[in-house]
Amino acid sequence: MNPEKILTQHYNPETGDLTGGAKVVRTLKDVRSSFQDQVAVDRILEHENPVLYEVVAVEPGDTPGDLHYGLGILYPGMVGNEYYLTKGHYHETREAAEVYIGLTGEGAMLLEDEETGESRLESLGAGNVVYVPGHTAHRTMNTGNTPLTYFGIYPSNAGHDYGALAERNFRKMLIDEDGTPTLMDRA
Ligand code: PAN
Ligand code: ZN
Repeated sequence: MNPEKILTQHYNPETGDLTGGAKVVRTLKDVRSSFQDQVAVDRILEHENPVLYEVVAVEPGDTPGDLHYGLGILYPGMVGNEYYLTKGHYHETREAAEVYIGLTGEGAMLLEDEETGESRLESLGAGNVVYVPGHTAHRTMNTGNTPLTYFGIYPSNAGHDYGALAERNFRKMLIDEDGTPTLMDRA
């Protein structure tokens, strides 16, 4: 064990702050192509470019067996009738799994199996732990009125592959139907 290595970090589940990593901020412009309703996107961007989420990732080591982890904060909001969401990705190393631990708020994860194309919706909020198997695209949505914060913990060699989904998006989308989160086919 390297005595120089910092093993303990500090996080604030209310603000999404986490020591020991760099923060990535994603605005609506960064994620705009993920939303179905492009008219609604343009309407919002006419007067503001809201921050949708932030992630701080800590990468303590890169040798086989090491883990990386990140704290995400996904703000509440809608674009048309679709909840604020993360871009979503596969892991570059397809077999790399991930554990998500919900800390605050209410939300869900959309999982899509790369081979079968099958979708699953899992609750992610305070009190939920979601296991994301390998070979599975994953995206997070905030279905509540407060920030959704969560940890994701994954193998150090997982990597992020955004390319495939940037082109064809997920097959399903989560919309608000009369106050109820409802999974629909994406057009
Ligand atoms: C998470 C995600 C985080 C942001 O830490 O990176 O939720 O989502 P996008 O990376 O899709 O923008 C994770 O799954 N890491 O592997
Ligand atoms: Zn991931």
